[in-house]
Amino acid sequence: MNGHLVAALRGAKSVFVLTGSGISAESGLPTFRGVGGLWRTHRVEELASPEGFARDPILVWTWYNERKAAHERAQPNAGHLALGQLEMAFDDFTLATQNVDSLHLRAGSRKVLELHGSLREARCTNCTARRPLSAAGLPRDEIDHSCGGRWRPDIVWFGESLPHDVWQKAQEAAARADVILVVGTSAVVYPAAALATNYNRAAFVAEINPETTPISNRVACALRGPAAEVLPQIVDSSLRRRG
Ligand code: BJW
Repeated sequence: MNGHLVAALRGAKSVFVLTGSGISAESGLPTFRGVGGLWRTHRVEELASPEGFARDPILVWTWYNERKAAHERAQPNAGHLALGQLEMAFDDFTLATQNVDSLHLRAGSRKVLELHGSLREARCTNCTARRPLSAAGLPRDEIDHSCGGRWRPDIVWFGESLPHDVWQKAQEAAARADVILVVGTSAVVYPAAALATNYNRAAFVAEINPETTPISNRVACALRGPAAEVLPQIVDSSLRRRG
């Protein structure tokens, strides 16, 4: 374990964590861009953009329904659970996730900001109506809403803004943190990736990822391993030494 990271966590008052799809890899959910990633079999713009949804809503819902079913089958892994444990040790702790799989909440984390939405609900493209999604997602014959709009996943697609209040809180938490953990993200999707290194020059930033990313040369420490192995080690070492 990296002694500098453990020391930084031991002395920290404020901790910020940014997660991406890699943290759920060991729960059996594919990442987006890696080996076996979701974008290998589907074109991004067909599935994760308002234009793609307008063109073929059934294709988009088929993809999200498959993913929703996979989320329901998946269990939080040791990485999710370790972050839930870390949260309890700090008064000021924020976990911003790009994931829509709800696994952090199911692992017991409560101070969670979902930057890209979630697959728990659908919302109307035309009015403010919302509806919960069952484990099977949205039936294909229910895509049209009575107001004339369509039900869409409550997800942030390319070209869409992140929810304003969520984004504001995430920026503020990143800016005041003493330690920032960046876990399982390729750090290529903005503005989320900016939270890792752009809002705080003083924090101790650690990346947990088996691969290098565009931010790797800007972090204080890179732990190259799977999150489900590395995070429990970090949490055990730092909480033990905090007493
Ligand atoms: C492991 C592991 C293990 C494997 N343990 N790790 C500034 C610069 C450039 C572009 C832009 C910019 N600002 C905005 C843009 C445009 C765009 C963008 O970023 N494009 C880039 C891709 C070029 N951004 C947007 O459009 C955003 N909106 C926005 O900026 O609004 C303002 C605006 C409005 C109008 C015009 C312009 C701007 C919205 C972005 C929404 C992203 N949505 C998606 C899909 C929807 C959600 C869903 O369906 O789930 O979100 S894209 C997809 O990527 C998904 C993810 O949340 C996101 C991030 O991916 P993530 O999680 O990092 O996954 P991977 O696969 O990329 O990486 C996995 C990593 O895990 C790898 O590194 C592995 O090594 C690692 N790993 N196993 C630990 N066991």
